[in-house]
Amino acid sequence: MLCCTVLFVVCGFVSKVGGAQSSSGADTQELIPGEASSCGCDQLKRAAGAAEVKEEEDGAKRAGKYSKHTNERTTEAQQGTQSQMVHIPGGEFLFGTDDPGIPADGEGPQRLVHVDSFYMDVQEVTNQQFEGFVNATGYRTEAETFGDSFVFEGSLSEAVKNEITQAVAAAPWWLPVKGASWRHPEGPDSNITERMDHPVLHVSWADAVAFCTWVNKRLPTEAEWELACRGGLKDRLYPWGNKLKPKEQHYANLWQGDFPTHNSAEDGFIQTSPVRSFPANGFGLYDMVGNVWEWTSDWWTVYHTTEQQHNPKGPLSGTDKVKKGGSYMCHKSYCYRYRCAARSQNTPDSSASNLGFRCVSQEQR
Ligand SMILES: *[C@@H]1O[C@H](CO)[C@@H](O)[C@H](O)[C@H]1NC(C)=O
Ligand SMILES: *[C@@H]1O[C@H](CO)[C@@H](O)[C@H](O)[C@H]1NC(C)=O
Ligand SMILES: [Ca+2]
Ligand SMILES: [Ca+2]
Repeated sequence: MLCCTVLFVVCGFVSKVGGAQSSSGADTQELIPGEASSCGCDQLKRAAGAAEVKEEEDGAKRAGKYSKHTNERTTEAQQGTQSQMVHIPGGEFLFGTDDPGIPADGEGPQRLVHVDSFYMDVQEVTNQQFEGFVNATGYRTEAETFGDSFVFEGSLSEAVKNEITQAVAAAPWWLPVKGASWRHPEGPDSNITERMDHPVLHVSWADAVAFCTWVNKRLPTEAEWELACRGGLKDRLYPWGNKLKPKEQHYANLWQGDFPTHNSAEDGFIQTSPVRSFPANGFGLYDMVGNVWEWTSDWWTVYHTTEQQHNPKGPLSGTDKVKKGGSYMCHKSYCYRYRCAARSQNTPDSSASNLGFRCVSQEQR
């Protein structure tokens, strides 16, 4: 049986799909070759209810609770929880693009912004690292509290699928699975034992903030993330250049075949891959595009000022947070979002089987 949370969630989708248009235009169900609009990525919203202000407060409260300052005794556990970091040289860079792959996502206009230097985790936060955090703090993720999370239909067992009767109208390959969480990515019968070096999944924005705060870091702004993605290259599509497969090699964990029915896994992975399975970019960062989407700290908007900005942080408020980089589920026909300028959004309390994060800091950690 489905719990009420799931039904509530589904209602949220239905009303959204039938009513207000998403600002990203991602409600469109038809495929527009070359201008793919939807991987259903932004459909994964829990029903509105909690006021934004409350979310901010909760986020701050959680962040305080798990800050290094209030967890002096956890220093040892943190050591094994830290990713290696690399220096990202700041300066001016071209943020966004004037040749948007998905114009409705607000990829443009291209604007010159200044971002200060910072340090970034070379990899997505892994299950191993997240487990260290949970072991040390007893942290409970939002998906565990809500009792469900979104899982890609293609990775579910028949037994789990048979128990689910409702899906997301605009993105039927997403199923709300009772008991799905970071420890049980495809539901209660699944586990992460063989995937400790894969990115952690089913983490909400607040979960990501709590982890980063605990290791004395923070989430990147969208501008920081994109500057880092570009790896020192100017105005290129991907972290490594303009060619998706230089010398016929795969540079990211994406989807090959036909979405959502056939995944040929030509890149070696049907679902997530161990972090660092593909080449690093010019800054030494792995999986900036593909593998899992990554939360940023910015609220979502598709309108951007072209006035010169220093360390832009996005709008002061909003309903959705920006995520970057695309995932192992992205195929050009549905979700041409594995580009540095590409972007998508989710409500902060969303979690799914293709969404994770990495942290940054001003100083080396
Ligand atoms: C977390 O705790 C469990 C149980 O004590 C242990 O088996 C596991 O290795 C710990 N994980 C990490 C990353 O420390
Ligand atoms: C984890 O899942 C694998 C199958 O993927 C299974 O063989 C194993 O017994 C499970 N481990 C636990 C502790 O449930
Ligand atoms: Ca793949
Ligand atoms: Ca990624």
